[in-house]
Amino acid sequence: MGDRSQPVSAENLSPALLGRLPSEVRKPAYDRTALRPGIAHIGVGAFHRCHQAEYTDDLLAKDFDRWGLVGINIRPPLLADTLGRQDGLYTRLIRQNDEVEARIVGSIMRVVDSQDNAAPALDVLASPEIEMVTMTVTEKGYCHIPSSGALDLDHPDIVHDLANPQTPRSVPGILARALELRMATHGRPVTLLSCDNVPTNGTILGNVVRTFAERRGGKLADWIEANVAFPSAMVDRIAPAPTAADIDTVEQRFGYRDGAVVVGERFRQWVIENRFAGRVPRWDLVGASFVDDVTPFEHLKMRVLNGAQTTLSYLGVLGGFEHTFEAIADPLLADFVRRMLTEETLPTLMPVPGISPTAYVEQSLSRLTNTAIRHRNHQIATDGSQKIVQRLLNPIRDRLAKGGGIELLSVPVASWMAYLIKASARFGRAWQVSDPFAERIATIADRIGSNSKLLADAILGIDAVFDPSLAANAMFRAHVVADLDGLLSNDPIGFVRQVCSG
Ligand code: CS2
Repeated sequence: MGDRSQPVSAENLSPALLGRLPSEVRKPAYDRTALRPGIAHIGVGAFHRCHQAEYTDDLLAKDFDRWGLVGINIRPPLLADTLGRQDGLYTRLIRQNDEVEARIVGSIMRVVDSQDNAAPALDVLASPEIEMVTMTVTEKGYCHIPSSGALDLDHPDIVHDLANPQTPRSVPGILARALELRMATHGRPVTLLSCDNVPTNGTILGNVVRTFAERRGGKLADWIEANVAFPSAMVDRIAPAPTAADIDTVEQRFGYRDGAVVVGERFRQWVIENRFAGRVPRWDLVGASFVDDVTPFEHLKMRVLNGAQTTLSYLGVLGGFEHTFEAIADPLLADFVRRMLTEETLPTLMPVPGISPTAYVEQSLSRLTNTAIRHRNHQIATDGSQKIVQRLLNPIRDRLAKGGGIELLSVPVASWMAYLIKASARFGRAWQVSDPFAERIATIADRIGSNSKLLADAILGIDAVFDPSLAANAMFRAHVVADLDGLLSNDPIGFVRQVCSG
């Protein structure tokens, strides 16, 4: 530790460097040269490296088996230049305010770039030794309609893939093609495990792949029924997109360079539905839970933790805060989120074995105060149209069904609208947004101007996001209109203060 401030040389992370790293950096506790591929993962971003790959690293250390990971990217960034150069090795930093803990994860044995051409991905996914395919492809990767969960047959990538099934671009198209190749060659069963924050993620993945296969015709749909499992899973760990500052932290503190470093909080959780095809990595030996029904865990996590993040992200941007930890440091926003979760979200949850919901709310809010996790509000705000159903609209629907009030939960829904409206030309484009519905909402805003009622009416009419029966609910509409009006004013935070005091 003595030479921390003066790194001897900023050598890049590599297998050869492992033996020379400072002792405080934890290293893989198994023989990496004995790894054999058993798991393929699609979407090797920060979350995967902080979550499934770390659990697998734990498993390999505890009970070594043929569960090496092959990491595939079908979207940018390229993996070859970062993880590829480092033989799959990377540093996972845990940061909790001032504490920094470093660990090298060794479970990724190979990376495959398949961004412009699905063939390299298909080679891996169809190979007989792969028995588990996990994925973090973001909410929109499933090409489903958020409000219904059905495959979006008008999605340009789905239209393309149905016309060109051997050269697919979409996740459903690539998986269906891989399964077809498996059926035609060795016929071995496989589990496809979604690790995205999509509600009933296994069911939706199963829907989109099956629908795609049915459209293709032939025997594929029947083969899938008999040989493929789509368990649902709840995944949790806050792991924002890494920055150049994280690379510098590794260099300054530990004396080497790592272009693939990831930073996460200490908390992690993985609850997986116990429904598999073929052999399964025993992640349950290292902290994951295999359960019969993931739904209560999924509702708890998406409605509380993710619901809080989404709320803080939109109100945070409107209030001028850059990161989650800054938004929640504002007593007004913290109070608003706590009240929303406690008064309106908690009553919609099912009992969760072993977890006290109120303690979970406090734990979640406290996780968000971690100043070392620099999670940008704009990052969380991205693709809100794909997130608000499970985080906000489903609890609102449940609340309305029980005759409960929704005056707090409606605020983040309106704040998602305000976030997109304020990014339109009409409002001078104060920030860049990324959401599949951004253009549609910008067009609405440009056409309608600033009449909140007309704006809300038009946006609530987007039935891919708002289920028509929810959009028709008078109480919901009235709240969204009033909230949007307040949030589009010059003082959105003043409006939140008013909601809190009312
Ligand atoms: C975040 C999630 O960007 C987002 O949508 O809300 O990535 C969140 O940090 C994770 O779900 C935490 O497990």
